[in-house]
Amino acid sequence: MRHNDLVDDPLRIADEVADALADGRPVVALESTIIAHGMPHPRNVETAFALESLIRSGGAVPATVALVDGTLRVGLFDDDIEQLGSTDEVAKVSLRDVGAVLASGRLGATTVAATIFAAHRAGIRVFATGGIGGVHRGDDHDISADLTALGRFPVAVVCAGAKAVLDLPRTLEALETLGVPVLGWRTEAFPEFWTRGADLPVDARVDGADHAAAVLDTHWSAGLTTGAVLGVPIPTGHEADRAVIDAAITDGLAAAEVAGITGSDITPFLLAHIGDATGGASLDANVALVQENANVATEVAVALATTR
Ligand code: PSU
Ligand code: MN
Repeated sequence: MRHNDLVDDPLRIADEVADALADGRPVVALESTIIAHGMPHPRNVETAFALESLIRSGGAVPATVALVDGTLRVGLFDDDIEQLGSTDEVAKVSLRDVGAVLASGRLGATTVAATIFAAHRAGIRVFATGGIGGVHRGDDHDISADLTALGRFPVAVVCAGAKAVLDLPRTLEALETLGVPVLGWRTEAFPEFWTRGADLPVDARVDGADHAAAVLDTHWSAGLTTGAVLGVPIPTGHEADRAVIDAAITDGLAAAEVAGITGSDITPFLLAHIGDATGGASLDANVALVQENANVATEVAVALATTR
């Protein structure tokens, strides 16, 4: 610990990622909270490696983000991923936590918010995850900093919408207020994570990677500095049963209340509860959707790299 020293810039970009960025080749960022807090071991680690290899097969370089030994790492070693997925003591790092966790030297998993920030600092424009955080249900004003980060940094987040445990209409209203475009990948409906969605509209539909890249490139070329959400529906066939998921969510929210779970512990608690309540079906769906998102993010990153 170096409390009194001036600290150097803690950003550390892996060589492979830095080389790709310097050459203008496509890079896709990945978060690590989904590994450390979003899925149980060993599915989490298997999924993290699977995402990296899907991105490579699509012709881009993966850059998983985490806080390791006091540095903000963009691009991890396999050992780091193993550790993030198998250690209990990993901090969940959102924007507000970056400084304290870096200063402590603890291992930290980045949320969507902190990953957007790190991707932007590294010069990465495309990031794949499961689902963003948003406005929670109820009136306790729990609003994920994922929305704040989307409003502040020019990174496209490819995701299956927002987790259905949230208040999705309010989440979309908040994104509108922040000036964050919500695009639908070959759909007009905002995806609802474990299901494809049908009830809520996106702002614009895009019909492929070139179309998505054109919209994003134009948004940023026009001078807008906000991020974007590219909502990709879970592949048909992997969709969870809507009624089963809805019942598990209702039950999970009640269980969280009884157990007094609040703040940043809510999302991991709900995901674990819904996984148990659905006999693992929600986890299978989660793995399928995040893989689809990595594939789409790779296509979009490749298309963006060729428009430049
Ligand atoms: N998507 C998933 N699994 C997850 C998350 C998203 O498929 O575990 C995580 C993301 O890291 C997201 C976080 O940023 O949940 C939101 O947490 P909160 O609501 O506390 O901001
Ligand atoms: Mn919160």
